[in-house]
Amino acid sequence: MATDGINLSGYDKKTIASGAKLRIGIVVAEWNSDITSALYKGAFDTLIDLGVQPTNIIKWDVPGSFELVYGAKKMQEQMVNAVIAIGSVIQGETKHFDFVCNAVSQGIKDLNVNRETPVIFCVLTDDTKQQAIDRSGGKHGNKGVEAAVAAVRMAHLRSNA
Ligand code: DLZ
Repeated sequence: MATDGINLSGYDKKTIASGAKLRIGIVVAEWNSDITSALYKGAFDTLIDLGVQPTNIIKWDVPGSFELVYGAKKMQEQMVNAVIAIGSVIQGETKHFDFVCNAVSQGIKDLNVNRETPVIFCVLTDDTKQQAIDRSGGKHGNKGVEAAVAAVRMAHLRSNA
């Protein structure tokens, strides 16, 4: 998935149904909080731009990306139309990176397969901090923006399907 020089976060508001009646849950990991707070801001601002009421955006914090699965599962039970899971995992010297990335991606996939409320994967899995900066409001855009667009689209797909 080569993204060199590409800002992936543009969207055409005209093509996205309004979020005015939606309630969206956002679960945010505290690890690498400079990155996850920038992702959260991108998601929040985009939800507002798409018509979601600020009071209908529910934010919970969890310690790290590993805890996003449990946080997202409990958030699914809060009468929300979609959930966004936000994290940033950065490669270190050990295999911890692989275990956390596998657990959170498989866990969120399982929530999508087994339960009704869609969960959007907004977890950066980068080799370096710079790569994370580039994707949380830097030269490659902000994955939080893309996650918010995905959440609104999936919430509508859920209610129309
Ligand atoms: C322990 C750990 C490490 C080493 N790295 C990260 C990371 O880069 N990003 C992240 O979100 N969390 C990390 N964690 C914490 C784990 O996700 C988890 O919070 C702990 O293992 C406790 O279950």
